[in-house]
Amino acid sequence: LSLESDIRKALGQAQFFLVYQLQQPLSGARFNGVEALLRWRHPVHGVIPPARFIPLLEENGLIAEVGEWVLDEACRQLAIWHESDTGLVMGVNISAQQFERGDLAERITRIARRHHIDPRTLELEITESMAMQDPDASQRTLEKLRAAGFRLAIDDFGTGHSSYESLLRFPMDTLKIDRSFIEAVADDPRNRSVIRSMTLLADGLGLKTVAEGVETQRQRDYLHALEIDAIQGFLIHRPMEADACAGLLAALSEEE
Ligand code: G
Ligand code: G
Ligand code: MN
Ligand code: NA
Repeated sequence: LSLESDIRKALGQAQFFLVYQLQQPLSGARFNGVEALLRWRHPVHGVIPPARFIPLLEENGLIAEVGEWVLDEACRQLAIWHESDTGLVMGVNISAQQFERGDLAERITRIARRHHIDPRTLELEITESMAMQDPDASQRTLEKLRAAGFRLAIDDFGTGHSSYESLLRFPMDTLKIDRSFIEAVADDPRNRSVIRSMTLLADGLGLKTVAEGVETQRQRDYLHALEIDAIQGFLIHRPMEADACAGLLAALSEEE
């Protein structure tokens, strides 16, 4: 089977699915963020993580179609969760090719409307390197998305090469600090200085900070001291399917 026909089948036979990971606020506020992450349950190879197939989808130009499916499915699920939790915000990863198309704002608006989703409850995650490929075009796209009411996050923040410029140019709501900075936070004071400078910068610019890939309580304690707004990672829970995630959300909210 060629990849292309595998992927057409995957779309037709519901082999793609989303898992979800909650963001835990460190300020004592309630849980209100969740990121959708794509998985492929391949009939022969089992569950394939996105790092293995997204690059192939990009090469074959098939990512646009799969990306539309992701947005549609994330909105469908969010509409269900909004029945009991109207403030929940869903983060969705946008691929480079999806982002490069000029009509992204129109497409997402159409999908959100179809599911009666308030755009303010959808946060589109874009990496800095994607946005800096063609900064002028990116700025136009991001401003359109912002005007349509969507929230915007810079994903994998700190791994690109032009953080200050992108922060000034692009209308953003959230900085998602890359896992590589979080890994060493408990052991390396230099690392903490860098994260502290990120949170100060974010504060000054009115952005929310989310630390990705938090795995230990020690990391959490340091991130709390560094005034990160929210954390995401295996310490809270592994990404999981919608039903399990909904149960966890209810249990965690009751604990508070
Ligand atoms: O879920 P996991 O940690 O394995 O994700 C690996 C990479 O794949 C991350 O960079 C993540 O942003 C990306 N990714 C996960 N889901 C999606 C998706 O729906 N669309 C795109 N474009 N990337 C995704
Ligand atoms: O690039 P992006 O931030 O979208 O990627 C998120 C990826 O990180 C997902 O594939 C998710 O499965 C993974 N992830 C989430 N939490 C953790 C964690 O605590 N540790 C590690 N190593 N990976 C994580
Ligand atoms: Mn992400
Ligand atoms: Na990331």
